[in-house]
Amino acid sequence: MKTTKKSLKASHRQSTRPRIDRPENLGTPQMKWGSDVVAETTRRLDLKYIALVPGASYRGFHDSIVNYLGNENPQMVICLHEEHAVSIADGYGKVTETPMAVALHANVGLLHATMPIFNAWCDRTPMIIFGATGPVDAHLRRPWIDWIHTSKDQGSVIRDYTKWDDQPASPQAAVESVLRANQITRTAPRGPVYICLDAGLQESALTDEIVIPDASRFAPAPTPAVSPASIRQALKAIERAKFPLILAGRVSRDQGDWDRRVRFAEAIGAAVLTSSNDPSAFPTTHPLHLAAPCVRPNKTATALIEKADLIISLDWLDLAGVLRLSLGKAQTQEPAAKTIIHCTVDNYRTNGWSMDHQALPAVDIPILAEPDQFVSQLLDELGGAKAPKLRMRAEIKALNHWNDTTFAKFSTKGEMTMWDMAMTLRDYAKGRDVTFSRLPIGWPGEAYEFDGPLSFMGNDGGGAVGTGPGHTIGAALALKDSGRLTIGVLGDGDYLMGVNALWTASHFNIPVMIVVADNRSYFNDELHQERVAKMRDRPPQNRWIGQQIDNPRVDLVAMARAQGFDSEAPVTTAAALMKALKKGAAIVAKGGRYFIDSVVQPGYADAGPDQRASLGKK
Ligand SMILES: Cc1ncc(C[n+]2csc(CCOP(=O)(O)OP(=O)(O)O)c2C)c(N)n1
Ligand SMILES: [Mg+2]
Repeated sequence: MKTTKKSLKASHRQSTRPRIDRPENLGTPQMKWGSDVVAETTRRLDLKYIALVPGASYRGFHDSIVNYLGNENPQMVICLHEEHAVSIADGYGKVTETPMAVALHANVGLLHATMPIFNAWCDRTPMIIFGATGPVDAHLRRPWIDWIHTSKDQGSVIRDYTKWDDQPASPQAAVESVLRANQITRTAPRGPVYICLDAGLQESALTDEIVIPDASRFAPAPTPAVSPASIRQALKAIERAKFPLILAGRVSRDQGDWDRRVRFAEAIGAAVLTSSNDPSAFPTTHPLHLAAPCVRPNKTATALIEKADLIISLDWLDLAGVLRLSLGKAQTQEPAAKTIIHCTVDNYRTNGWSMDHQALPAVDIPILAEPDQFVSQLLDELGGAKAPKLRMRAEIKALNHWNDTTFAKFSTKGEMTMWDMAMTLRDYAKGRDVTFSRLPIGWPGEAYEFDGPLSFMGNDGGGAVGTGPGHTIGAALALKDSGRLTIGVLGDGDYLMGVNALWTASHFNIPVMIVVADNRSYFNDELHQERVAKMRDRPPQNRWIGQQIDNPRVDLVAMARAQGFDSEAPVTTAAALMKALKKGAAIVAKGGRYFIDSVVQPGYADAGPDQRASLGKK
C-alpha cells in the first residue's frame, strides 16, 4: 500500500481488535528441515508467544514458526529492541509463572538482551530464549556477515545468569535440548534458559525420520514436600512463640496460595510484613499486616522485627540484610536473639558470579521448599479449614495499624508531589481490579493497597532501569483477557530508556495504561550525589548536574502517541491525574492503550535516611 499522509494518520489510530499476523497459502506443512524439528518440539510445550527481533542467524527457525507452525503456539510478538523482547517475556512470566519464548539474533541480539536476561534471573522468571550462531561449519559461512555473527561458546555471554544453556549439534539433539530447557526453566527456583541454534543445523534438510515425543513425559516434577520432621520442628517453634512475625517474600501468584497464606497467619496469630520489591504477597489492609511494605525496614517494620521472638521467612529476599539493619548488628552473621525459620529453594540455584543470593542469614530451622508448599503443609497440620479463624494476640492488637494512622492528607491542587500522585493512584485503584505491573523508585509504601496476588507484580529484580515499559506490556499481554486493568507506573528515566517497547502493545492491541512520574530527572541519583557531596563537605546544590533530563524537555506524550497510544497534555495536579485515570481506563476497558505524563515535583515521598551510614560504610 502506498503511504500517504492520510494513511499514516490512520495507522497511528487505535485499533481494538486482537491481532494475529496470519500467514497465507501454507497448505499442509511437513517437517522437513532442522529448524522445523525445533519448532515442532516447541509447539508441544504450551508456549503461547515468542517475543523477538528478527535476524538472519535464525531465519530457518523464523521460517519454521511462520510457514510450518502457522505463527501459532508460539505466536510471534515483534519488538523494536531485544531488551524489550526479554522484558516483555519477564513481565509475562511474572504474572503467569510460566515461560514465554524469546528469539534473539546471533551474538549482537544476545548482547543487546543481556541486561534484561540478568534482570529475569534476579526475578526468578521462567523463560526459554532461542538464540543462533553460525553456521558452525565454517565451510558453509557466507563471507563477512556469517563470520562476524559466529561466536564460539555463545552461551558463555549469559551463562552466569541463566539456569542452563545448550547448543545442540543435530535435530535429534535439538529435541532433547528443547524438552530439557522447558523442564529446567519451569522448576523452582525458576529462571531463563538459552538454546543456541546453529544456522547450519536450522537450514539442513532432514535425512532421518525424527520422533517428537509426548512432551508430558518430560514435564517438571511437582514441587517437593517438606519433611514431617521439619514441619514438626516449625510447629513447635510456632507453639512456643509469643510474637511470631511472617516475612512474606517471593511467593506464588495463585489465589489458593494467597488464601492459605492468610488463613495460616490468622491461625497462628502472626504479624505480617511484605516487601515493596516483590509481587503482592498478603492483603496490605489485613489487621495482621502491620507496616507499610518496604525493601529496607521502615520504622514500624523495624519495631516489629525487634519485638518478634519468631521470624518465619517465606523466601524473604534479603533476610540477613533486613535483620542486620533492624537489629543494628555490626556484622551480618551476628545471630539475632530470636528463632528464625527460613523457607526457600534459592540454595538450589546460586553461583559464584552473581551476589543476588544476598547475605547469608543465621537460621534455626531451614526449610528447603517453595514457601506456599510449606504454608499448605503447616495449615493442614493446624487443622486446615477448621483452624481458628483469626487469632488476635493482645500484643498485636495493641499495635496501631499503619493504614489508619500514617496517612497525611494529600493535596489535589497545586503542582503534585510524589506523595500526592501515589495517593491519587491508590484512591483510583481502590475497589477496582487493577494490576500495577511496576511502581517507581520513591513510591511511598503507604500507597500500596493490595488485595490479591495480581495487585502488584513487583519491581525489577536486577535494579535495571529501562525494563519498566517491557514489563508492563508483558504483564498486560498475560492479563489481556482477565478483565483487569494493567497500569505501569514508571519513572521518566525508566520510560525513556525503554520507550519503544510501547509499539509492540499497539501492534498487538494489548490493552494497557502507562503513567509516568515525570520529575525530569534520574532523581534517585541526584540524592546519591547530594549525599556524597555532604559526606565530603562539598556543595550539595550541584546534585542535579549530570542527572536532570531537561533542556530540551522531552515530549513524553508525543513519544507515546507516535507509537499508537492515546494521550493528552501532561497533568500537573492530583485532580487532573484522577480525571485522566478515569478517561484512560475507559479507553483501556475497550481494548485501547493510554498514556499519562504525570508531572511531579522532584523529591520523594520518603527519601529515607542513608542506611549505609548506620553500617559505618562510606
Ligand atoms: C541500566 C541502569 N542504568 C542506570 C542505573 C542507575 N539508576 C538507578 S535509579 C536511576 C534513576 C531512574 O530515573 P527515573 O526512572 O526517572 O526514576 P527517579 O529516580 O527519577 O524517580 C538510575 C539512573 C540503573 N539502576 N540501571
Ligand atoms: Mg525521574
